[in-house]
Amino acid sequence: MEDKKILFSAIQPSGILTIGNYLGALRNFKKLQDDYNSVFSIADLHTLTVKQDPAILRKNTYELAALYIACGIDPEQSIVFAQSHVSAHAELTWILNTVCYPGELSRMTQFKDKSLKHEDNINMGLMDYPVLMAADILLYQTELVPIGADQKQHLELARDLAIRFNNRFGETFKVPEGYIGKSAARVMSLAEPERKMSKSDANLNAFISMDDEPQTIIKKFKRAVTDSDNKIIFSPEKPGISNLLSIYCAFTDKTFEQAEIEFEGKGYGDFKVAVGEVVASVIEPIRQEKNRLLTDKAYLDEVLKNGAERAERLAYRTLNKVYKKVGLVLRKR
Ligand code: ATP
Ligand code: LTN
Repeated sequence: MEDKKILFSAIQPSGILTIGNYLGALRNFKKLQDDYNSVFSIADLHTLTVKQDPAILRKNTYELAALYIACGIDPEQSIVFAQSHVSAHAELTWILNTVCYPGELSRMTQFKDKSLKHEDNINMGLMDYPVLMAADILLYQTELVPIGADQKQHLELARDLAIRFNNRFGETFKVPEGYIGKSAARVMSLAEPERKMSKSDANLNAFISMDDEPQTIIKKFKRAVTDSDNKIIFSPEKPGISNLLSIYCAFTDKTFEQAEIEFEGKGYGDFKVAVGEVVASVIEPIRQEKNRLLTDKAYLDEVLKNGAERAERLAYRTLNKVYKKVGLVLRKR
């Protein structure tokens, strides 16, 4: 690999992604990949913290591999791999668990939210989720981690654990920085604009999935919840319209001022159709390319195999260093 800084990120294959995942994460992966040695993981182990149907999980893993590539990630240049294929992730999690305190995990917002949502399955993995995420990041001596705003707290923990380990055992890990995009880092639900758009929302009209066809996208935007006056301006008092404006601006690279001027005097109806059309024009070619890639499983398997081999070399370099520092006898090869 060239002498560039390392970027690491991951997404869970826990369903069909939404435009929230696209704007908050995927789109930035493509933008950043040339400036870094980039490592993109499919966080399949993370998904097991909530109940999964095994067959669907396998399908979603291929879906996400294909989506990464369809969104412009070049698997020759960047590393694309499945987290479970590189066992160093689980191994480093164990070591980091020994320097992490339960209180740090039980106060995590995502843990609290997901515990409420999955009351019947509050398992140790759900609580330990951020430690596995820290292991993902720290294994690669990562300097930059592109994430949506909701993952900021988890990144802070990864930094804290790196600093704590380094203080206790000597310099071992790089301390990573987060990268949260300026626009649309938190895309809100189309049905309840006070809540984050989420792929696991039971209301299908609340999100735009990367699998939605153009007519569906436009239909969903037409139904999006807005407020009563008919002005298209960005304002905290107008969460619905503000959300649509930020989606529109993120997809067109326009500023809020430009969009406000463009739609001055126009009604919500026209604006919603315009947002739908812009989003569909970006999503549709990605959807088609993803579906084309999915017909070639052998190619996707090859990408994941090659990615795991490259990732493993980097990961074990760090893991061996860690094992040595904590006093484990290294296995002779
Ligand atoms: P779920 O809704 O099933 O809990 P999720 O949609 O949050 O999952 P993840 O796989 O946890 O999906 O997230 C992948 C990436 O997408 C993360 O970087 C996350 O911050 C980002 N992301 C998720 N939802 C949004 C959103 N509404 N707006 C912006 N970024 C988002
Ligand atoms: N928890 C992340 C997915 C994730 C991740 C990571 C992101 C797993 N490991 C490492 C960045 C770096 C989420 O987006 N929900």
